[in-house]
Amino acid sequence: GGGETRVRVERMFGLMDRFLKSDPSSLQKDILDHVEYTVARSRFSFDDFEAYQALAHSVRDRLIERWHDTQIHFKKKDPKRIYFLSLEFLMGRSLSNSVINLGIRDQYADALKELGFEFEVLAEQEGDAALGNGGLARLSACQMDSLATMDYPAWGYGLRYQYGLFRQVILDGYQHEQPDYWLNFGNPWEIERVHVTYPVKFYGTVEDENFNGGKRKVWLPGEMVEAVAYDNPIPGHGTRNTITLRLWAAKPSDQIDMESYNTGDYINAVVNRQRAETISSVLYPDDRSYQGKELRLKQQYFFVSASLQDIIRRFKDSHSNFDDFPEKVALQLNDTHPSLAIAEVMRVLVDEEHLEWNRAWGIVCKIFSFTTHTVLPEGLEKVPVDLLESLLPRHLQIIYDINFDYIEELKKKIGLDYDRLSRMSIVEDGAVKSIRMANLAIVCSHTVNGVSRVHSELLKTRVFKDFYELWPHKFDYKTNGVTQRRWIVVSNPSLSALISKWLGTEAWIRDVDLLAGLQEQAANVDLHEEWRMVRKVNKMRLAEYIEAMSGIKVSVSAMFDVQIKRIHEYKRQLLNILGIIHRYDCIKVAYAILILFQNMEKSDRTKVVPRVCIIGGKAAPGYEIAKKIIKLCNAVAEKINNDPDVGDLLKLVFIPDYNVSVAELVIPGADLSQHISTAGHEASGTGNMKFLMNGCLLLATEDGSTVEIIEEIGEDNMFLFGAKMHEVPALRVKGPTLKVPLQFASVVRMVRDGYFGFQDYFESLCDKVEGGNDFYLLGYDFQSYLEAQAAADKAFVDQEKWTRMSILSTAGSGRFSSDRTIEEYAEKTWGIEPCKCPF
Ligand code: GP0
Repeated sequence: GGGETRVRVERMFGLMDRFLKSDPSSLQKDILDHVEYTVARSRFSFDDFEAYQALAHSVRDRLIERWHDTQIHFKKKDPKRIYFLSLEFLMGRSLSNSVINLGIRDQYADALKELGFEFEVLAEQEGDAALGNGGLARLSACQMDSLATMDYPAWGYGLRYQYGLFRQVILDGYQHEQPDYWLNFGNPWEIERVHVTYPVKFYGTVEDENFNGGKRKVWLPGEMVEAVAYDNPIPGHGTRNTITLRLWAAKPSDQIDMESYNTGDYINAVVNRQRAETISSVLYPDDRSYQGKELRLKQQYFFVSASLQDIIRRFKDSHSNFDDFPEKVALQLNDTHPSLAIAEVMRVLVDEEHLEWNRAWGIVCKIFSFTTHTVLPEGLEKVPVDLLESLLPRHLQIIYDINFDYIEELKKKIGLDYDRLSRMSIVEDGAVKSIRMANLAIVCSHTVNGVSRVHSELLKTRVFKDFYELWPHKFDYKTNGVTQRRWIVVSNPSLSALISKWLGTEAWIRDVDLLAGLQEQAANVDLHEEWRMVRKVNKMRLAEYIEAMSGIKVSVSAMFDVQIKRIHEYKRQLLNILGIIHRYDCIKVAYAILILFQNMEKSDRTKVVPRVCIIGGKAAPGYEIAKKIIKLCNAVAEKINNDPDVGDLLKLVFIPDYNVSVAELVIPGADLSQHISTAGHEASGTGNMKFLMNGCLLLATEDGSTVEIIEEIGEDNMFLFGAKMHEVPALRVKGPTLKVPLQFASVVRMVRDGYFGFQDYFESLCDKVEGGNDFYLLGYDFQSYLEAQAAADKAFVDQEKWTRMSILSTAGSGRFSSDRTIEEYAEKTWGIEPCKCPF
């Protein structure tokens, strides 16, 4: 059987002495060697962090072996490859994920124990790799895990920012941003490839040059920097395949600028050179809003240019005819951020490889697929023409040429409908002439994917309606998914063990549909008991964290109610806070009644279900309203948590610096989680899927992927509320005349009246939801929100019902694995097949 072959193969490796062994004493020796020779500490004296470093390096060695084998295998087989281009990857920590995927976590844990260390404690030493903002970036990370696990010949390409997403510090309840200089202590998970470098050019002019009796364009750049590759091996689970996430760092070019050196100003010349590094220095912290900054455009082109040089070099290693390019290469654009790649491929093929324009265009049309992640118009990138012209003059010409041909074609198809032609043009002739990157991506991609079914409907009927009518075949969707390896196995080991025990197999870790097997057991009392036990352990872990971080003691018998995600008006954290104020008010009233009627047997108070409300998330540094929401949350928390009338009935905690590793701790400990965006605004949502996998119940609007979750687990298994997507536009029109429930007016009044202090500061926030300005319909949805909350309270009291719902949530989460998403992309969009490394 499989077990036997594995034993035999392992023995073979042992005899060949080619692969590192994973028995306890080999692991111990490797760790100690790394303490001594890599970390350069004495093996008789090193602390937890140094132990983590040594441990990480020993894991890295094992990753490198597999990674080499995989790359050699890919090279030999030369399959069609998928190149996943993304400006953001939110990888979080790597240690636990790596050893679990390698299948040697327990061996490491045992080995460390004998050395006097605990694996968990060392894992906590690792900082997060936060090279991204939110959902979009974490999705890229989940998809890399699935690509590796499912043996696809895939590369991720991105930027190696020196500063990741800012750290959020809360001072007096306000958000402050601090730089995340994450490379400070070294990064054992990357391999610097000093010889994998490419020049990247900027600025300059385009000249005409005589060529073969005709003319051709030559770009004479004004600046050149060097891109250096840093490879991050991504191990699959239960396979030897280990793929590459290649991140580029900017370095000064080796090309020496004789001019400046000859002027004798040596020091200034060196300092100027060094400025090249700023290109990859910092991640833009704006989620879903486009600023039109030059540095950002430089980052985009820098990473696109380096990646394409690398991809084309790899193609040319074994092919000489570019017509074969589409058979070997699929390029995935993760949102519009990398869409300059389209113009860059045209430029390389036409200007450097000297293909005819039409032949190059034919190739370009076959290789790109584009996924869009938003419905918000402010999320759509528009690059000012002036900016593009100065930074990338040749690319602007190419985009104009593409647009010219395309508009000519379009006229033939739709006639001279100038409104429509101008809406569909890649070039926008507004006050600021600009390039619509989404239009460029749609025109030049063979497939445009949405991230959930309803998102795709919105794309077809609203955002990109004109394009859909022209090219219906281009539009498709792949509902997002998350990897159960990180979001159950790594972050919730006790639940993971419980699932394996009750399913009688660990196969669900690679084949998550097997989770459905839990459905049959959803009423089993023994499972219920164990399930509740696991949930309690996770809640205790979270309670400890909350106390350590904020000093607030919370009771684990209370319902843990969580909303963690980026702060946005459309995500309606404000609705949550106003609901909490309402709950607080009710408790106060009940308390007053209790005091008034001392002898009353049954006050409402005893019926209150105790809650711990947890909110976490970062606001973009320039997003004022989002920052006020954070401050309001902290101000309300201050009031509630210190009110002796309230006690354990209600606590509000704002968790600072929400990131991937905080999510790994919070999600398993949540009873209820909120996904309450105004219907029609959340393209997909992926947090909901992580909570679902962990048996947390959802309180949600029918938005994004939640609609598909409802189809999987049924509406009886969750708490739904709010206006439906199709009702929202009409409600907005009615805006000022909409009736708002009294409770809503009264909680907003409390904030306005300074009940939580900072009266002036909160005024503009209150104005956003009152007097006909309530764009996100907080007032309209308030009543049904409170009803859904009441339903959740009621269900929580019935622990048996709650546990059943919880089990059914996990059991129904299989569809929301990124394994499914990636398989759909591979088959339907990229046309690639697995390429499994032997052994
Ligand atoms: C979408 F447009 N998303 C954007 C963006 O700039 N950043 C970002 O994180 C998110 C969506 O809002 C989403 O609905 C979606 O699921 C995710 O991208 C991945 O597709 C949040 O979960």
